[in-house]
Amino acid sequence: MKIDIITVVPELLSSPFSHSILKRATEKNLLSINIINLRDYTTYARAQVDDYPFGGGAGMVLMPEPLVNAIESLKKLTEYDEVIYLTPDGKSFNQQMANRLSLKNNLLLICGHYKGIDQRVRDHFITTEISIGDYVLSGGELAAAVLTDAIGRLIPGVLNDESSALSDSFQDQLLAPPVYTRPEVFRAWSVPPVLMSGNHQLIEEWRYEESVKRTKERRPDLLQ
Ligand code: 6GU
Repeated sequence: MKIDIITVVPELLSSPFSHSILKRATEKNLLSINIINLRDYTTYARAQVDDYPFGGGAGMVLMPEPLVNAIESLKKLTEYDEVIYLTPDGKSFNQQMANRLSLKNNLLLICGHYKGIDQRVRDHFITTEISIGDYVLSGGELAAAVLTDAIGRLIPGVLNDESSALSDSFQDQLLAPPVYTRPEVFRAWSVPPVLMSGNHQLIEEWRYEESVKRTKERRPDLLQ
């Protein structure tokens, strides 16, 4: 899979994909992430990419021309399955969307900044608008990093058996059960004995019950 990300702050996206699971995904060539600097596509003086909103008001708006230059030149090289704009008024991102997007070949993510992007770009070039939650970030970059991580780790071959996505929270509308590791007794606190029993069926039953209990307590909305 290829994920291209258009941003005015490429520095914000230099580190999140260089570690751990996403690093392995790119090293194995299962995932390729390209950060595109919007300023490389402007024809305005001093690499200007934003301007004041028509009608007045606070903040700046990304101009359509640099964005459309970038989108159209990238589209000449790649056929995108989706052109995604990260915005707080988009559809709330969840595991189901991550699963669906992990099956695509090429995604183009567009990060807004300041007050967002000119509506005409949204109307004519964006296929999907996604938010990562009900709060406001100063730009779409951290949201793009969240999407890329959540999607990238689901690409077949990225996770090994030990880190299988099947046991993740949300994957079956249940939160994940508690986990323990060595030592078996730490400061007089013991690991639940069932986990030391060696009985895999009992362990699976216990994990399922704990998942249901945790979900009922913390996220009853998931059980509806
Ligand atoms: Cl995708 N962008 C911004 N700027 N803020 C957000 C968001 C996205 N999702 C939640 N808050």
